[in-house]
This record gives sequence, C-alpha cells and structure tokens, in this order.
Amino acid sequence: VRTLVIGTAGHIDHGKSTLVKALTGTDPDRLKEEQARGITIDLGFAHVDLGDASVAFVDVPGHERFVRNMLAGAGGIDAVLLVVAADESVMPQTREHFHICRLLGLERGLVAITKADLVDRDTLGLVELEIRDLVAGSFLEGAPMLPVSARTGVGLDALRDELTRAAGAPARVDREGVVRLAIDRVFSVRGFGAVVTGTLVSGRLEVGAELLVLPDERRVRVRGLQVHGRSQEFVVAPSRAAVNIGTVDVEELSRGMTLASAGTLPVTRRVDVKISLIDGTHALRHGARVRVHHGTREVLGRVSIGAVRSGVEEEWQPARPGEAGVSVPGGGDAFARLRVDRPVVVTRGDRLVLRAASPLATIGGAVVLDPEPPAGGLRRQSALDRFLGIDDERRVVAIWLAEAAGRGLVPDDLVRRAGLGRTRADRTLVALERDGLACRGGDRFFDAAWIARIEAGVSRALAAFHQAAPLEPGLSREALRDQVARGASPAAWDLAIARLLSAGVIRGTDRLALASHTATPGENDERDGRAVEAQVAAAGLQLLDMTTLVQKTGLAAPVVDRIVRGLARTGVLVRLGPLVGHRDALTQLKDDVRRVKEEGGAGPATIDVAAFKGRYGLSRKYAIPLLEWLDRERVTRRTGDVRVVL
Ligand SMILES: Nc1nc2c(ncn2[C@@H]2O[C@H](COP(=O)(O)OP(=O)(O)OP(=O)(O)O)[C@@H](O)[C@H]2O)c(=O)[nH]1
Ligand SMILES: [Mg+2]
Repeated sequence: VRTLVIGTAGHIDHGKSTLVKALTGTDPDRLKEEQARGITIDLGFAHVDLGDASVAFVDVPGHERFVRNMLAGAGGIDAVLLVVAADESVMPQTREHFHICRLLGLERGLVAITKADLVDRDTLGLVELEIRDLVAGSFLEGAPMLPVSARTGVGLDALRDELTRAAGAPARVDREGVVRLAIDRVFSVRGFGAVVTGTLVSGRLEVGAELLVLPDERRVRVRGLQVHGRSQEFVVAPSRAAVNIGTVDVEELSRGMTLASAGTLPVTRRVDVKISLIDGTHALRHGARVRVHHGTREVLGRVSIGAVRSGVEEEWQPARPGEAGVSVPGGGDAFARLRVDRPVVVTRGDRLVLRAASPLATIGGAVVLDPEPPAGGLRRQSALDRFLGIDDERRVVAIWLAEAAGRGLVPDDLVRRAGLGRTRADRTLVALERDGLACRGGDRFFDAAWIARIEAGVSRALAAFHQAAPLEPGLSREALRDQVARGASPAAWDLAIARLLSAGVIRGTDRLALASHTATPGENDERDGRAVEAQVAAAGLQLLDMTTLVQKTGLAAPVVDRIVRGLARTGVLVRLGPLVGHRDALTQLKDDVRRVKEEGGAGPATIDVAAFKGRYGLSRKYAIPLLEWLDRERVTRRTGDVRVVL
C-alpha cells in the first residue's frame, strides 16, 4: 500500500478538524473538553483508505496557547494540509504553523481553503492571493490549493484526488531499517500492558523486535502492532503505529520519548546546529534561553553563538572572544551550540524548532550539524572553520575523524552521529580511505594525517634511540608506544607499525628498529669498548662498580653505561648487581670452585664465606655477590651458613 502521514495546520476555528472528519468519518477531537468547547486542544488522529492509498491524519490545535501540541504533531509528518478559512483568510497561527512546517524541512503539502460556502468568488480570489503571497518561495509555492466546504461537500473529491496522488512517496529519511518512532501517546490496555503510539518516521518495525525507549535506554520488546486499529506483523515508515511493549510502567513513559533500534541515535545534551531565524522576529541573543522542539519532545536550552550572518547572501562573522551582546537578527542565520536541560534524541540533519520563552513565539528553526560535538569554547578562530566544515556534507566526516584521533571511528558511529543507514556509513568511510584521508585498521578508520604523525613520531623516536644506544638492536614495542602514541587505541598503534613495516621504514617484531640501523659498534665505541673490557679484565675478581670504571677509563658515564650494556648482552661482561666482572675471570672462578669437590674427602664438598674470602683473597664486598652469583649459576647451593658445591 501507498501511505501518507499528513498533518493539519492553520489558525483556530478555520475548520481543520471538521475537514478531517469530512474526509475520514472520524472526529479527531476525542477529548470531552474539546467536544464541549468546540476547539482542538491536543493531537487527534484519523485515517482513511483512498483506493490503494492509506492516508493518516494528525490533526493539530490552532489555538495560540497549544502551539506546543501542534509542534508535537508536526514533528513526524510527511506532508502538511494547510487550512485557511475563506471568511478570515491568513491569520497569525496560519503564519506560525506555516513557518513551523518550513523550519521542520517539510517538502510537500496542500492548501485547503475551507468554508468556501461562506464567501463569494471575488473574496475567494483575494484569499488565494494572500496565501500565494505567504508561501511564495517556500516548499508550498505551487502546491495544490483547493476551495472546499465541509458543509456542502464542494471540493472534497478534488482534495481526495490530491491526497491519493501525494501518497506513496518514500520516507523522508531512509536509514535502512533503523527504527525511529516519536512517541505522542502512552496508555495501558488491561491484560496487554503498555501501548505507545506515534509516527514511524524511519525503518521497519516488527513484532518481536528488541528496541530501546530513549532517552532512558529502557529495553523493550514489541509484543504487538496495530496500524489504524488493525493488527499487523510489521509496519514500514512512513506510518502511524500503535506498539504494545508489554509490562512497562506507563508512568515511566511519556510523549517526547523515542522508540528506536539500539545504538542508532545519540542521547545528548549538547548539540551543534545551524539556526535560521524567521524574518521580522526579535534578535536572538548569545546566552538566551529558548524552548527547543524536536519530534514530539520539548526541552529548555541555552544558545551559545559561534558565528552570525545577517542573511544567506552575507558573510559569516565569528563571535570574537570576550565580545558582549552578540545576537542573531531576525531573518539571519547562526552557527551555534545548544545546551539543553534534559537529553534529546537527535542526529545530524534533524530539524528543531526554536521558540522564545517570553513572549512565547516561534522565532526560528535549526538543523543539527553535530549531535556529539567535542567540549570546548566557540569563541576561537578555529570554531568558525569547524562550523563551516561540519556544515559541509563532504567534509564533516573527515573532521570527525581528525577529532577522533587515535580512537578512530567505526561505521556504527556514523549511523548514530550522521543519521546514515549502515551501507551509506560504510561507503562514506571507504570513500575517505580511497581519497587518502582515512586509514583502515580492522573495522576502525583513522584520520590519515593522524596516522602519518604517529609514523613520523616512531621514526623520530627510533632515530634518537639509535643515536643514544647504537649497540642496541632496537627499542621494545611497548616502550616506543609509551613515547609516541600514549592513549591511541591498539588498532591505531598496530596500524601505524604495520604500515611502517610494510613500507620498509622499520623492521623487527618485539624490538623495533629503523631499517637503516645496524647494531655494529662505531669507531669510538670499538676503542672505548676495548678500554672498558681491559679495565674489567684487569680487576679480576675485584669487581668494578660503574663509578670506578668511569674513573679508570676516563670515559663519560653514559658511554660507559652503554658499552657495559652492550658487552653484557654479548656475554663478555657479567653484571652482578651494581658490579661488573669479566667473563674469563668468572669462568675461571667457576672451574676453581668445582675443584673443591675433588680436594675434599668423604661427604659433600662445602665452602663457607670465610673460606671463600681466604681462598681468593677477597673482601666481603666482593665475596658475597660472587657467591650469590655462583648460587644462581648452580655451581653452589646455600644451606645455612655454608655452600654445597654441586
Ligand atoms: N460554514 C462552514 N462552517 C465550517 C466549515 N468547516 C468548519 N466549519 C465550522 O467552523 C467551526 C470550527 O471548526 P473546527 O473544525 O473545529 O476548526 P479547527 O480548525 O479544527 O479549530 P481548532 O482545532 O480549535 O484550531 C465549527 O463550528 C465548524 O462547524 C465549512 O466548510 N463551512
Ligand atoms: Mg480542530
């Protein structure tokens, strides 16, 4: 079936509800108070099948005091039926409702001139002119405009034809099954549990589906579905739907919440937007409080202005640091950050309507550019550049990648933050990779410039390391990471290293080195190495500490340190705690201690500290570390005060 969800709009008493009833047979004014007072207060719903087209109506109140209810209804519709009474023509809420539809980004609609039975032909012509004047240059310019009378039935067939024609257009935003339903009513049905109704603006809703109620993130399962009173297994956007979500306390549900697939929509209190003010409204000051309407939700928020232009043709003027009294003039635009009191569920491209708190009036609208902007001030040189960037479809993701640095982005981040379907999110990142702006590591994408910086950092760090320790074969992967890319995700780090390895810039596995580095001693190292070795060899078992070695060789301490480490790795020198001995002297010692066994009589051969000192003419300072070393080398084993020679 072809579907259409159409909302009424227009001034109080202009015949919106009467027209809906004439077309559908259902009186959308369901409340007792509405019946008694003859006005609409809250949203009303009705539906009619016109051939193969299923048309759902969301009827809104025209009263000035109930604009917030009108906004809740207008938030989900595909098209508007703008109603203007022939005997009153364009009135204040005709204008306000029309602006709201325009600010919500509606693209389709019809105009009905109601109560045509009350005026003559000339008056009707004048009313038509006034309406054409109002909608000139907007999405309603050139829209069908039909005089109708609910009383005589004139024009109703023509209106039905136009509604049939309008049905069947795809949902305004296609996000490949990402479910999004703005809840407008909540009630409980005895024996069934909680039911929420709303307009399904995106996706395919199925019985059995696991969804979240946002912003609370409550998990629910779809127990049953109804569309216009008929049970269905599934429903596809755009459509009205009543969803049974079982045993949820209805006290915890309310209009303004969203039913959605998990992980597909941000829950946020900070949103970067582009604001457009209606012509002729008061200026919007920096720091002003506004009512923010989105879908069926209304929250209070504060506006921080980053940049202003007085008209589409004008240049953007950044708000300078410390500048007071920044404001957006009527008809002007602003790049701004909204901070809202309670979380909203919005993604990029969503439309918001802004109303001034006092006097209460619709002043403008906003398009969401970034629902999850990084914290930080807007009064900076870079802020305008960022706003211009995120306002550009082709640049926004590259900016988010750069901001994500070593954390990177996965396609699901774009589903959530950019309001894309999964396939388009994938494609967007792959296109950036192809253009050389992104690098892929596993399922994560990183800013190519950031990866390049890490690669350069690795090269620099290794070059410095080789310079300081030419005898070392390389630096451990972990030590290198701590130096260069602390905080980067393992995927980002692995990617940078893999790229350097495959480019032949570095080599190694656990220890990494520049490919150009060879761990051979330099000219001086060889000479200095011989000097160090000679001193240690000459000392024999009178082990040397580093200070003594530096004195005896006359070399700088770091050089001695580096050489000792190099010679220790190749086994020429042996470290015994802070002391150093020569391999030859120590090997000789091992052989000699083993000989104690041959010298002794029956029973195990033993040697104690005093005997050891005596035998080799050593002070305790050297005897203890040597004996402990012999223990470690399994030449001796300590038992009490003596050592058994093994
Ligand atoms: N003569 C005449 N009267 C009409 C026609 N349509 C509606 N009316 C009358 O206009 C009055 C208001 O009609 P409603 O349908 O309640 O107007 P509304 O636009 O829904 O009003 P709100 O929802 O309160 O904004 C009622 O008394 C209707 O009987 C029409 O085509 N011709
Ligand atoms: Mg009404």
